[in-house]
Amino acid sequence: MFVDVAEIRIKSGKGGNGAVSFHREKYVSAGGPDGGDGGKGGNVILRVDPHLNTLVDFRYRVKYIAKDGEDGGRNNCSGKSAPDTIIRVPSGTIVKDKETGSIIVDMSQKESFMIAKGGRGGRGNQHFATPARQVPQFAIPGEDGVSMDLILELKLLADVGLIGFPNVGKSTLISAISNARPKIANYHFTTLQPNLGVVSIDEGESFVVADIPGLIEGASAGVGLGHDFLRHVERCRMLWHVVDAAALEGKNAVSDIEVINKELACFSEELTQKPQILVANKLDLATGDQVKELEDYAKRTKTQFFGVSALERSGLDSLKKATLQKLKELPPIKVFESDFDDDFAKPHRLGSDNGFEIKVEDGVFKVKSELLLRILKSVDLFDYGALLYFQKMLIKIGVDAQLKALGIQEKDVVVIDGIDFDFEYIT
Ligand SMILES: Nc1nc2c(ncn2[C@@H]2O[C@H](COP(=O)(O)OP(=O)(O)OP(=O)(O)O)[C@@H](O)[C@H]2O)c(=O)[nH]1
Ligand SMILES: [Mg+2]
Repeated sequence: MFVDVAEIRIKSGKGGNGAVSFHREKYVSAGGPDGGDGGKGGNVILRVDPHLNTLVDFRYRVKYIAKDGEDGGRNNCSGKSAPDTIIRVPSGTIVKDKETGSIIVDMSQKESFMIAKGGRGGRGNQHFATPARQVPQFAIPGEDGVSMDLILELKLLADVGLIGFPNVGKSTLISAISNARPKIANYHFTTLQPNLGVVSIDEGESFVVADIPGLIEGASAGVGLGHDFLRHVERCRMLWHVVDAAALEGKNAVSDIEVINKELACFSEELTQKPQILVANKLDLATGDQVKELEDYAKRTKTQFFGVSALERSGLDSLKKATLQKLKELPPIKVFESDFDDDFAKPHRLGSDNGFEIKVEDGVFKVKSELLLRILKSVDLFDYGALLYFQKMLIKIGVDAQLKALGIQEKDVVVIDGIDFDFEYIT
């Protein structure tokens, strides 16, 4: 089954929590803190598998959830980090954020991509002992993982896209010039899924052609197989517009061309901008007048024109050579740009940035910060050492400075993620 769109849910693992523990040994009193660090949560990674050419696997599995890191233990034992979860995709898969529709990554030129980083493990209390704080009653919890709903969209990678009505001989053509062996038959919609073929010319020179199911009038409104398959020629550098020059089905080849071009425009304006070569097929059966009409049309519209017979394999060499020549002038296969910066996984990681927001409402200073929220979850505020550590973090990430800049006074109320504090100058 050919599937070219899929939706999946991913989640990277949470980091393990740091441990609070103290060394215990016979005859040793008041052993120091020995709480180990939590292990790292598992990453979720996309990897291109060259053997895949459809997204059908995602019909059967839609959730990809990496394991959490293990918590730290006593005796300075670190928790185990979780393994990565690998999602295999065909080359040419475009990954979008389902919520916004933004493109996260186009896997056409990548081997792998970290889509969600696992949370960092929290630090155990072994790290927080200082001469002044010998009994640290706190440790840092692991960072949360990232969860996301993704849309995967496969857009095949080919230099030339074949378009045209059903039964004009597109599949015959691709099988005559390339290694592709699609089904060929004398009825409409023989081709139900796109096929790629590599056309080799001289040594080392080749290009890739994509054969897609036939289009008909109204395809953009879903008639026939619809125009969804045009997605697969969207990246193509140019198009071969194939027509039945002999008009075996009693239609006029020139008006057929116009109908298909209209359908292209309905799909996307960009497709109409792609250079086309008009390939008049079934020349073995066409009359001189029929060929002349097409030639005149090509001249009028300044379209390159080649008459061929895919069945008899005639005229194919000049078509291949001209195509290769044209491709040399054209930009490379389109790669869709990401709407995000390079390290996508990172900025989305909860608490990974030290950003915060302060609002002043009725004299109360309200602070919002992922990082502080995480720290608050972990520290025992009744423990003096833990409280001092928390205050230090306020200074370190700049909350203290901004509160002062906003004019805070001693004893003013600061609310940090729902907990009230009286402000004190820390010296
Ligand atoms: N006489 C003649 N017949 C041809 C030629 N090319 C293809 N045909 C025949 O036309 C019919 C349709 O060919 P296909 O290659 O399946 O056409 P298609 O455009 O891929 O059709 P769909 O997959 O349905 O869109 C088959 O019976 C072919 O043998 C040609 O150059 N000359
Ligand atoms: Mg076909």
